Amino acid sequence: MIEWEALGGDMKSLKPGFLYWGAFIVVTVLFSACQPANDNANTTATSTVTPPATQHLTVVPRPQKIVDMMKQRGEQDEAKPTLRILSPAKNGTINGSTVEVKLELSGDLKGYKPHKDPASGKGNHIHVILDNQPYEAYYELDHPFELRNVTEGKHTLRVFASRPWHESYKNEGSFQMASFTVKGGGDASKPTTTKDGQVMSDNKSKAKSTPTPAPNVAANANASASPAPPREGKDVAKSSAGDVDPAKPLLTYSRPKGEYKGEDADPIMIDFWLSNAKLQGDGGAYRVRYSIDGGEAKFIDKWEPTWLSGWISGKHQVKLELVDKNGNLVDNGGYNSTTREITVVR
Ligand SMILES: [Cu+2]
Repeated sequence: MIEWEALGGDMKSLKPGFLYWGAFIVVTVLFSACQPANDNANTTATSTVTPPATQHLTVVPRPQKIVDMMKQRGEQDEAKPTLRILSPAKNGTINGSTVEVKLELSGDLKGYKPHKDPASGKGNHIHVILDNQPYEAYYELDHPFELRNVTEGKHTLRVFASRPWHESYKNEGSFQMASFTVKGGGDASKPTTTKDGQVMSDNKSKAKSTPTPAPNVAANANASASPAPPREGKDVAKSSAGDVDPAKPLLTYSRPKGEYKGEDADPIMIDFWLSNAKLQGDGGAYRVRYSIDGGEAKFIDKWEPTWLSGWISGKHQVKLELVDKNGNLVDNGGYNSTTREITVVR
C-alpha cells in the first residue's frame, strides 16, 4: 500500500499500473524458465558469428574406450620416455632449407615404442612442433623426419612423447626443445612441409579465418591478400619463432587439432605440455586458461588432459593460455597464448 501511495494517485489510477508490472514479472519469469541452461548464454547472445545452435560444454571423465585401451597397453602408460634432439643442434645454424630432425628415445619405456599400426593407423608417436604451429606426428624414429622449405631465420623445434590418442607423456625428459637458425632458407611463398608433404607451416599468410571477435584481428590485416588454401583442418599460420626463453614458463599447445568426426568428436581432449611452471592444483602458482569460440574463460589447475563433451558440428576456436595467479598472461615469445581452429563433424 505504501509503495503504491508513493507512486502517486489513488487506487483507481494505480490498478492498471499494477496489472502492467504484474504481467511483466510473470512473463519475465516464464521466459527465463524456458531458457536452456547455458554457460555461454551471454556471449552467444551478443556474438556476431552465426551459431547454428547453442553449445554447452562440460568436463567429463576420460572416455571408457580410452580406459580400456590403457588396460590393454599394460604398463606403457606408466612409462617415463626420455627424448633427446640429436638434430637440429641446439642454437645451431643450418645452411639451406632442409632441417633433418633426429631424435633419440630412451628412459624407462615399459614397452612404449612409437609405431603406426598399419591396420588401425594408430599407435604411439612423437609430437613434433615447428615454432608455434600445430604438431605433426612422428611414428617411426628409425626413419628420418625432415622439415623441407624452412624459411630463413630463427626457429624452434619442440618434441614430446605421445600416446595413440594423442595424450602426451608428462614426465621430465619427455619434452625437448631446440632453437636453431636457418641461413639461406626456403621459398617463403610456399609452405614448410615434412618429406611426405605434411604442412608444418604455411609461410605465405596467416591462418585462414579467425571468426572469433578478437580485437587484434586487425593486426593481421596486412597479411597476404590471397587466403591460404584449406589444408585438411590444419590451422597453419606464418611461422617464425618468437623470442622464446627455454628457462621461462612455457605452455606448449598440443590438442585439440584438426578434424574430429563421429564418436571421436565427443568428448574432445584438451592436452598441453608445461615447462618451468607448476599449476595451482599441483602446488604451483600458475593456471591454464581456456576458452572455446571466444566464450567464457575456464581454468585448468592440474596438469592432466581435460575432456570436453557437448561440441556441436562446425568450426571452433580453442584458445589456451598460461596465466599467473592474478590471471595475467605469462609471456614467453608469444607462445603462451595459442588459438587453434578445429572442425567438428557429428
Ligand atoms: Cu598425436
